Amino acid sequence: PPSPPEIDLSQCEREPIHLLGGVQPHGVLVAFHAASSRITVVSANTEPLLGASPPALLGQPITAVLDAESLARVRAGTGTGPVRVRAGGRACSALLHASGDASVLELEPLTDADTRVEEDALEAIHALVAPLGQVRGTSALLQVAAEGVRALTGFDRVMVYRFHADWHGEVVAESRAEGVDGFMGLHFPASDIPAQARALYRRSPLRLIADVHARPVGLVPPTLPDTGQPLDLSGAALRSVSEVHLEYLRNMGVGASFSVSLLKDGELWGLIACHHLSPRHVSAQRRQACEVLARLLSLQLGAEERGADAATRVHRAELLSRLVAGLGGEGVSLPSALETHGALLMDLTGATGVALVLGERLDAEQGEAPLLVGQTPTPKEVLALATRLASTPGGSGTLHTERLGALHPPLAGRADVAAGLLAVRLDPQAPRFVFWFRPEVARTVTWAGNPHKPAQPEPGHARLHPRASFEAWREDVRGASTPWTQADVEAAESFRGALVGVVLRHAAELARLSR
Ligand code: BLA
Repeated sequence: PPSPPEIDLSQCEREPIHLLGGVQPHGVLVAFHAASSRITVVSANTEPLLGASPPALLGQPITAVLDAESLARVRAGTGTGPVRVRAGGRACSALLHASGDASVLELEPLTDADTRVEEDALEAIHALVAPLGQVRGTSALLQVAAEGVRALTGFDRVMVYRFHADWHGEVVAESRAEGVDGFMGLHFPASDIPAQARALYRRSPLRLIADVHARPVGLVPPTLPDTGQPLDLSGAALRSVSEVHLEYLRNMGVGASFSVSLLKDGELWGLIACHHLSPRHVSAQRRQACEVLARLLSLQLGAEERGADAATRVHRAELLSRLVAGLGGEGVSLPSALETHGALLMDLTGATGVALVLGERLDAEQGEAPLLVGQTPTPKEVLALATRLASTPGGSGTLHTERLGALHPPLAGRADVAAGLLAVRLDPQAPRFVFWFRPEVARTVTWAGNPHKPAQPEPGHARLHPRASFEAWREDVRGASTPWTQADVEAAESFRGALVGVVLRHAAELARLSR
């Protein structure tokens, strides 16, 4: 087969998505100097909505667009939500935010249906939020949220997309219209939502892409005289989005997308990600209702996760006490105790294999065979690993890696059983270790490799095509396990604390027996 095209995913992270200099055509942007109130930048589409062309508006006072009373209401609403105004003789929702020394006004025409919803805004928020109080547990909460957002926005597929520690993501809840295919449980690479986009989404929680086929409308003037850059649209609801991302959505068969950030303790935790198969506009009022929901959900996520962490700790403490009882019993040999309790030992850290290296020496002839449970490298490979760690400076404590192949190249080819290693040293005087192993991620999750037709890279075209990048990314995660969490490491250390005596006593017995 032809070799895959060379793709550099870091290219994605370099696109300045806040400086693309365009807006989506479902609204109009008018920026004015905060101090003088003179209009400084407008989107090129002012004529149809406002009845005045960009040249006619630039330099005018902002009251040429919005009367003073409306402007005062919009100013009062800054940061809290959209305000209903009349502009160019039409009902619009208005949003205002600051960008540098400019105030940025965004106007979106309202339909009659939007207007009715706006009057019932409290009711809409109530309908969204009330069910949250009736369920317990993170996954039930997320499911209720997905259903509520679908009911309010009418999008065909509403997902909750959760980030993992390495920023790849997983669809953890989903509500969809009949006949729409689902993504529940699928994992997507981190590069699908590059770092600068995640940073922006942390600060700015709402994004509507009303029509993935719509051409962006430019700004007039395209760049600001003082910076030489386009107006910074980080906070703009109408911000046009990356062409690469639009192509990704088109490849997926999506016509409109809407996403709302979920934060936990101030960090991006996930997104409520909505797809519609055809173009779809959601009024600023409804978007705001979704933001309220997301904020409440974010608060609850923190509480739920602290509860879940506590439950994990309790569960692991219980595993540990069963292990102490199981391995510490008088007259039981360690190998036979491990046969009975090996699964507990793996569960303790979420590993799929464990090796206990207990001998005085590590050389293949004289050294004692390690005790193995589950999926592990061979005894010889385990001893070679112990030899390396025993000679690693600072190798006296706990060590963990998601990429054992980088730390210990002889195991680079064994990612099928040992991509991740969590190691604790039991004895500072002798090379005695417990190793917990995990296989590479690619084997443990379902990747959404190619949910839809891949975009073929065009010959001679440097731009990156989202799905063509998938294989490149998959090469990237090859050889890496899921990350070890703080709780995993703590569990390993508590094992050492609780069992070091027991294990060393066994080791002494084993040594006596083999003499
Ligand atoms: C943005 N990528 C996004 C967004 C999502 C995804 C949700 C936020 C914008 C939106 O709401 O549409 C990805 N969407 C997904 C995923 C699912 C989904 C994973 O529904 C799964 C169900 N994307 C790529 C590659 C690049 C890339 C290779 O796949 C880089 C070249 C870029 N994605 C990219 C960029 C943005 C983005 C630049 C920011 C768009 C913007 O806000 O301007």
